[in-house]
Amino acid sequence: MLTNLKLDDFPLSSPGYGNKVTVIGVGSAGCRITQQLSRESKLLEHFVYVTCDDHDVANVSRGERIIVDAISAGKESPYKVRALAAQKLSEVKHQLNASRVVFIIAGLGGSVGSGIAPLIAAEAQAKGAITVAILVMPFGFEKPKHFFAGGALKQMRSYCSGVVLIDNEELINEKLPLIDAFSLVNQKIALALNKLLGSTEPNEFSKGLINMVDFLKTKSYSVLCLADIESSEIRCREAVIEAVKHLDKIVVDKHEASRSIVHLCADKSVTMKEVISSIGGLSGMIGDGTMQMEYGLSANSPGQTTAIILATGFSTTKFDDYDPVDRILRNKGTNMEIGFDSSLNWQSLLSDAEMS
Ligand SMILES: Nc1nc2c(ncn2[C@@H]2O[C@H](COP(=O)(O)OP(=O)(O)OP(=O)(O)O)[C@@H](O)[C@H]2O)c(=O)[nH]1
Ligand SMILES: [Mg+2]
Repeated sequence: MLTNLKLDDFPLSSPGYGNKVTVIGVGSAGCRITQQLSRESKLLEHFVYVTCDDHDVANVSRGERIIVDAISAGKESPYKVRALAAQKLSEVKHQLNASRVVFIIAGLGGSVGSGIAPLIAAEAQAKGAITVAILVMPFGFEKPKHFFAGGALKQMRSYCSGVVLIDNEELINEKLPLIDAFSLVNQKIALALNKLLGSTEPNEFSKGLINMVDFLKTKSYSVLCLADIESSEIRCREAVIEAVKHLDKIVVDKHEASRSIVHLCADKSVTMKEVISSIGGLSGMIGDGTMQMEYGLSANSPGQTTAIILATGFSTTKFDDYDPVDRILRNKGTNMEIGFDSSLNWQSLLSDAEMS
């Protein structure tokens, strides 16, 4: 009966952010995560997908697709793909019109995400949008991808107002077939972003978009970690401890954390005491005792407790070492920015890289 209907029954009729907030997925991983986010979010409305491979966007039902043609030229390196993407720049700029906040989601290390994400970030920055990168970093074993990932990460840091790092290694279930494992990781990432960006479900509250963007506007790294525990009992504290273990493996010094947002998803019987003990415990595990902490809660998850932690303030992460040349330059006290400095002695650097 019509009188029983609530606004929540019509997700697309509730007010969202329109074109003010643009989410751009780049490359295979970026498109898949963005697509998952578009399925989950009722507030985000403007989704754009940029890639070279049609199959990355074959199942996209909501949003704009921009395909960079690499069929003849190939896509063996990010530099090559970036040059090809120049032809599509006007389409990208058009999609960025009117955007106040731009989220760029990409997996780094392949040729598409590493090649095109920095290009889009530079455009979004030039248009004056607050640009936030959400970057999935390659696995430790994907050694050949580390160099490109490290270089692209450095570029993203220079163009973006904030960079959120996600370590596939910490989220993936190694026992599942890879396709299912990626799909599960993408669901976790989309869930985490959706919960942090704004609540629309009954029985939940969160810090929301403005707080999250404000939180991320920092020159230091932000890191997103998540842990879930399947159990009929509510286990917020354990979920937080598990999520911090992931953080521990990504950041070099977890005491650098200056701010954090914790979002808990649990059964609706979760008590204030449970929330206080798990969130209070966090300040003993990360930060230097002065860390600012905020929290959100979704009480809609029977049988599972999830802790999502977004922490910021880190000067270094394990991914800084992914770019070996940069590492050597750091050790030599040289600061190499995005361009290549012709005065550097590359041969000596490369021999150092081989030895390290
Ligand atoms: N979380 C997640 N990570 C993925 C997925 N697919 C690939 N990755 C990881 O993301 C990194 C970049 O991979 P892709 O996104 O496939 O690369 P690409 O940008 O499309 O570039 P090409 O490989 O040249 O097509 C790799 O290190 C993968 O480990 C995915 O669906 N989800
Ligand atoms: Mg790809």
